[in-house]
Amino acid sequence: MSFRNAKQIRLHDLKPSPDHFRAEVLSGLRKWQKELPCKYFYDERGSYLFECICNLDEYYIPRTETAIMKAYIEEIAEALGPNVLLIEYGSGNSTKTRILLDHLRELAAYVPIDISREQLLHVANELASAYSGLEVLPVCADYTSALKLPVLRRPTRRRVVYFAGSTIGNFEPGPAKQLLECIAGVCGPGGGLLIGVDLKKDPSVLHRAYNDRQGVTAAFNLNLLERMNCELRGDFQVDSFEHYAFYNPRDGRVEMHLVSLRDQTAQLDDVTIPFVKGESIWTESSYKFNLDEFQQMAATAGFEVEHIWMDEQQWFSVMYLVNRGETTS
Ligand code: AVJ
Repeated sequence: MSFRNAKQIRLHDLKPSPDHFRAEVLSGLRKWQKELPCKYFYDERGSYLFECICNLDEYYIPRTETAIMKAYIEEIAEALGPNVLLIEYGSGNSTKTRILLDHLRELAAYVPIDISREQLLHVANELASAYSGLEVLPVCADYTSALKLPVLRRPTRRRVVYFAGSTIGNFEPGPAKQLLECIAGVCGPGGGLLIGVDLKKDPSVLHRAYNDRQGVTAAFNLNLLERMNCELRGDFQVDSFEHYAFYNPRDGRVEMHLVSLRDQTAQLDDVTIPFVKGESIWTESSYKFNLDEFQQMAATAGFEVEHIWMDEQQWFSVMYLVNRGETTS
C-alpha cells in the first residue's frame, strides 16, 4: 500500500497489522517468563515519551552519540564517500541524521524506515523541504521482517545503512546476528553500515539511565499496557504494575520489566492472563558491548570494522563497517 499526503511525500506502508500485534502479544504473554516485543513501545505517545527520555540528564546516549557525530563528521563523510543511498533503520526524529545530510557529498537519496507512522511522515516532510533536491522515500515497516526498498530516481554508488541509538542492543544475540545479515543483504557487497553501539560501563551509570528521577522511563514502559488496553481491548490495571530496570552484568544487558504488584488477572479481548504478585513481563533488553564483542558479531554477518569513533569517556561508539561478503561463524 502507498499513499501521498499533501506535500507529495509517498509513504511505503508496511506497518504491522493489529492482528500481528495481537498475535505477538499473546504468544509473549503465554510464556513462562512473560515478555513483550519492545518495538511496540513506539506508538504515538511512546515515541513522544522516548523523545522526552532523550532529553533527560541521566540518559546519556543521544547527547553522547550526537557529540561523536559532530566531532568526527568530516571523517565519517569521508569514510562513506559520495553518491550514497542512505537507509536509516529506526529513524525516529532523525536529529542525528541531519548531521549526515548536512555533510555527505552528492547524497543520492534518503530512505528512513520506522514503525511509528505518524512521526515518520512528519519527519520525512520536514527533511524533504529542508533539503530540496534530496529524494526522501519513507518506509513504515518493522525492519526485522523482509523489506523491499522503494525504487529510486537516480543510480547510486553505494548503499549505506544508518542504525543509530544502539538499537541493535535491543536484540538478543541470535536475532542481532540475523538482523546484521539482513542489513548486509540490503546494502550489498561493498555496502556500508554506520552504527551506534553502546559500550559496557559502570553499572551505576546504566542504572541511572534507565531509572530516571522524573519517572519518564517508567511512563514509557507502562505505556505498553495502555497501548494494549486501547488497541487490543485490554483491561490491564496500569497502576498495579511497576517499572523495574536493572543491569545484568552476566549477560551484559539492561533489562526492563513490568512487575505485577499483586495477584491479578488481565483480559485481552477474550483471553485471560493471570499474574501472581511479583511476577514480571520482560519488556526490553538493552545489550551493552565491548568493542571486540561487537566486532566479532558483525564479522559473522560479513562486516569488517573500518572506523571506530568514541567519546572521551568511551561510553558510546559510532562504527563504520563494510560488507566484505565473507562471513565468519
Ligand atoms: C533507543 C532502543 C536503544 O534501549 O536504550 C530508552 C530505548 N529504553 N530507555 C535503549 C530505551 C529505555 C533505547 N533504544
